[in-house]
Amino acid sequence: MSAAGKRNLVVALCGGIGGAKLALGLSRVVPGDDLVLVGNTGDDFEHLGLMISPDLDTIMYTLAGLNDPQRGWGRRNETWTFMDALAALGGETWFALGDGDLATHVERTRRRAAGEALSAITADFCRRLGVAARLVPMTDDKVRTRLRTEEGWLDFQDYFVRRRCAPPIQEIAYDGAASARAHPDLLAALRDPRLRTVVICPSNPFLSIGPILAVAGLREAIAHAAAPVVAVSPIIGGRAVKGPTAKMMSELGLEVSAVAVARRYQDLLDGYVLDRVDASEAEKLGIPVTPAHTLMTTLADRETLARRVLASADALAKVSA
Ligand code: FO1
Repeated sequence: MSAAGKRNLVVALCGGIGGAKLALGLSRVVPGDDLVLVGNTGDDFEHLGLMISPDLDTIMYTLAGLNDPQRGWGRRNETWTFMDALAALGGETWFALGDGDLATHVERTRRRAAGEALSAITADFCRRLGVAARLVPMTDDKVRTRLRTEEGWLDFQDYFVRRRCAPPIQEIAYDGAASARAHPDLLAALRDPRLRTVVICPSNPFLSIGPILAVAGLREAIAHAAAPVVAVSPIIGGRAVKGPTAKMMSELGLEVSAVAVARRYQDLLDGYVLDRVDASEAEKLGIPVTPAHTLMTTLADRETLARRVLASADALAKVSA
């Protein structure tokens, strides 16, 4: 086997719905634990006494085939007896916890209270639910995304769910990130001679990828990885597929474009995959660009995009070899 043939390991940074879609595509073309998914934990919070990790759960449910494709979060075929009972008691109902999903939070909270690390619990949940890829939180330390708005600083889920991203944002902070320790399995994967590529999924650059890259040393470890780093644009034709990415970009005074997203990762990128409708913008970037169909509607779309991303990384690796 050639040296290039042994490069099987793929590290993918993801969070939220767009990230989970490409993660699923990658899981269908990268075997088992050769796929390392770096999950954002900046959205994590404590609610009703429970420890909730929305992005980890979205990825886990998606890869386990348990996700609700309409809502984009939580489990499919969910029931809401707990929420109805909570509402009847006058409890807090702005953050919806389905009955099946509730089990994940209750069990995670119990194990965290018993001293287990979030990463160990996540790995065990994934194994039990039949997820072969390795889903690793960016850190086991506490990082919390907060947003400064006209109303002052808001905790992430207050902004995202309770206020439905309505207040215009002025600044974003990732509390705890600068002193958080990147998970050692991620640092090891980034140094592994089998590393084929690092993929930055089409997730929100501020809310999903931003917190990951803010963890102390992680951005530098990615920049120094001996394999191509390729990002996929979450913006298609000046619009976000889902979620507040476009709204946030304009509030922060950025152009809403695939190119503007790439510039946020400029120090890291060897290549960029953007939608065919944005191909004409590509030359502005000065790095190799791969036009693709990036709107992942079907499972086949997810798999095709995953193959295209890996092929673009392999082509970059050949050029630099
Ligand atoms: N998003 C909502 O818009 N409303 C909800 O009530 C809600 C509940 C929820 C429960 C568990 C979970 O894992 C995710 C949940 N989300 C909900 C999604 C989540 O808050 C965000 O999509 C992510 O944090 C952003 O990536």
